[in-house]
Amino acid sequence: MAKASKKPAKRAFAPKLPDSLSAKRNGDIAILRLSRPQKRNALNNGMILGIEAFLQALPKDIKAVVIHGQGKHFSAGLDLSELTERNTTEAVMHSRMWHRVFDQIQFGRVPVVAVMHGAVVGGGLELAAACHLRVAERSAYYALPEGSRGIFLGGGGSVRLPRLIGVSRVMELMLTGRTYGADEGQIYGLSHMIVKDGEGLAKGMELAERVAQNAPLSNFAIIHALPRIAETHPASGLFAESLMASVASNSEDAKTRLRDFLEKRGKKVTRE
Ligand code: 1HE
Repeated sequence: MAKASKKPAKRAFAPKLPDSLSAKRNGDIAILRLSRPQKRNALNNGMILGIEAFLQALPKDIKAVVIHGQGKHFSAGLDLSELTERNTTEAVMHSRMWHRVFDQIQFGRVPVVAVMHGAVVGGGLELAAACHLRVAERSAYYALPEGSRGIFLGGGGSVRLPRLIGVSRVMELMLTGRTYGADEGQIYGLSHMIVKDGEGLAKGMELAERVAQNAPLSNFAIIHALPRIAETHPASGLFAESLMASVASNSEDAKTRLRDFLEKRGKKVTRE
């Protein structure tokens, strides 16, 4: 008789999502797809709240997330058809809702990889900016057309985008309505790498799988501590870094991994 596996069965993963989103898991990786191609994955309230529901339903054994878009575009940004009805207070609360959800991406439990293709525009770029790694397909192009629509960033873009590409570049995109293609986006820092059209999801999965092999506590420190330490006064930052370093290196995981390396079982750092 076959021995019963001691490994716990992977928990089912079926968050309650609107039709405009779909989620699945592949091993340790959860994949969220923006599935509203008929509206170019324009982000309406249901989708933003659906992203939150997806994140909150992530099983504990998921180690990384990949977000990508169905159809020809990653996302056309905020669903402009929902914008007209809000008064000033409602508009503030709407923006704060986006902040709450995108904060859960940036400061959640696991690293998130965005796979960008076609239009990565307005709120779509804000969504990608909240992710930790960004893969661009050749077709990707970036724009912040808020100025031409008479609105402003509202999904955290004025905080996150200047940290990626600088205030001056964000200002250029917003004032002129210029688009950056994949190459410019890569040079300025919007993407970490460019791949051929159609290869983004595979590359995103490959990165997520690599990320998933890191020690969970190290990943947690990288996504939570690093951006905060980087913003702090250097003296406080160095002190915070030493505390984080101490917590991480005293974990059982670190001890095992360090022993593995010293006893020639760990992987070497090699250049691919
Ligand atoms: C939309 C949206 C949208 C498309 N809200 N419905 N974002 C923008 O200003 C970008 C606006 N969209 C576009 O410039 C183009 O749609 C695309 C370049 C992205 C794609 O072009 P294309 O030719 O493939 O598609 P399309 O024919 O323009 O659009 C197809 C449908 O999607 C059409 O609806 P239909 O019912 O007539 O078929 C469009 O109206 C619809 N659609 N984009 C609503 N964004 C938190 S603050 C963030 C602020 C922002 O994000 S501002 C940027 C808004």
